[in-house]
Amino acid sequence: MRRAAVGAMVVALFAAPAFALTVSDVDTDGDSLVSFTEMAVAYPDLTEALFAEIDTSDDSLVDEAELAAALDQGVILEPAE
Ligand SMILES: [Ca+2]
Repeated sequence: MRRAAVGAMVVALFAAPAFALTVSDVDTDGDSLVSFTEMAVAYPDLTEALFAEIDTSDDSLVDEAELAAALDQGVILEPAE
C-alpha cells in the first residue's frame, strides 16, 4: 500500500509536463515562426542576446525546431502560466 503511493509520486514528478510550449502558442500573426516581439510576450525578460541564442539559424525568426531545441537544452524554460 505504502509502496504503491510512493511509486505514484515518482511517476508524477518525472512525467512529461502537460504543457509544452510550441510555436503556435506564441505565434500571434500566424506565420508559424516566432519573432522577437512575439517571443517577448511569452518571455517578458527576453533579451536580444537570448533570442539570438534560440535563433540558431540566425534569420531573426524562431521555428518549431529551434524552439524545441531551446527548451530541450534549457536555453529557455517553459513560461510560467
Ligand atoms: Ca531561425
